[in-house]
Amino acid sequence: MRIVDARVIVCSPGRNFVTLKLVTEDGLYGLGDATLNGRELAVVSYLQDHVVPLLIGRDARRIEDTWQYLYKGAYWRGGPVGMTAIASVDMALWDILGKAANVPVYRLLGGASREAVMVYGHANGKDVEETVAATAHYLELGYKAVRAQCGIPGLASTYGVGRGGMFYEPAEPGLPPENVWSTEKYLSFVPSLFARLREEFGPEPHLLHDVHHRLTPIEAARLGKALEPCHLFWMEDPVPAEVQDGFRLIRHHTTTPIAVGEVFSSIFDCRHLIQEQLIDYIRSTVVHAGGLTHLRKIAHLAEMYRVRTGCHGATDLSPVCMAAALHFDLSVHNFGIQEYMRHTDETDQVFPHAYSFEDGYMHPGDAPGLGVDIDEALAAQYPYARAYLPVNRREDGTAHDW
Ligand code: GCO
Ligand code: MG
Repeated sequence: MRIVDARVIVCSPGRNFVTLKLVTEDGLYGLGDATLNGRELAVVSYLQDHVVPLLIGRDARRIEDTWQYLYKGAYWRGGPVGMTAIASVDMALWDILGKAANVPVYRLLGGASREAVMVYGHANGKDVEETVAATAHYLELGYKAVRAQCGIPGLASTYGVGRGGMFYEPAEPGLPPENVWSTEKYLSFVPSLFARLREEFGPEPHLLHDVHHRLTPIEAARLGKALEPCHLFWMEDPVPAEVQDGFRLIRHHTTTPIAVGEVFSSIFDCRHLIQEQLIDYIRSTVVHAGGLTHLRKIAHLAEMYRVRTGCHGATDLSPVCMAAALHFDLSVHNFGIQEYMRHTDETDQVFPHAYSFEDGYMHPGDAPGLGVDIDEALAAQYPYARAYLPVNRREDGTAHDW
């Protein structure tokens, strides 16, 4: 089953997506997501200039060997650009294998470990009242878990607070917008938001919060401690992911569960955090952490330490990645939760898919392969538009983590 064609498709149905399409001599094709938000064309070049020539003529069934060939063969290992490119090849090969066997990919991964996958939605608002209303809306839609983000009094813009309620999208066309940040204002406000949400919605719904890499370890420890009475499902990215020893300090001070990993690209980024049990959830996802083949190795390592998965699932991960993540989530034993930010209608039309949401849970569907397609003619109507994530500065102008 030789690969005879490999093409990179770039489109922007509301936001930019990069998709790899591999075609075999039998006429089967597979899709892989290769989107790296704000740096999309670097992955396009990596694939087109350096990976596609290596794929033509290879046996599409040799998934592990192709992964090792691309990873070891590059000599320069890891990193978001290279690992996203490898991930897209890996996803496309699993898609092809599923189609060839006429089974959904989760069956090839060991079968379903659960009936469906619990997801969390994004409630955001410019103030507490709006965030309460957004949370209520998600709970009415059936969500069992909701991530709450809120504008901070005294700050003009805050991470996670978008323009439209259901479709938060951080990347903006043009040059990067600048946000202003104050740790003091944030820390004195956030505990009151969650106290209010618990008062309003009681103990049952899972509540999550994303700190988005903005605190120092001791500040994160203070926040975790202050949030303990509100028993969060998790506190995400309390400090920048590379401050790995800082997680030990946070751990010493608080029982609030910690999630990290959306920016990790390999098992070597999270090995220490997992083996030292410094985190509770590993958030690496299929597209940025080397595909299903590599993410499964991360999950298996995590399983030994009772660390569960919580894949990144923002809108910059295309429906192809979303589908792959759902097959992974359904099959892997130590699944925790899946992030689910709904894509816009334009995106869903370009990427018709078999996965579905019902009452707070998602299922990848039983279509052969990943169960997602791309309408190339429609995709061509949405050309690439350069867009950047915001950058962040403290009130005195110092560059800060976004
Ligand atoms: C999340 C993330 C996103 C990222 C975005 C970057 O938890 O969903 O933090 O909001 O910022 O995916 O491309
Ligand atoms: Mg996040």
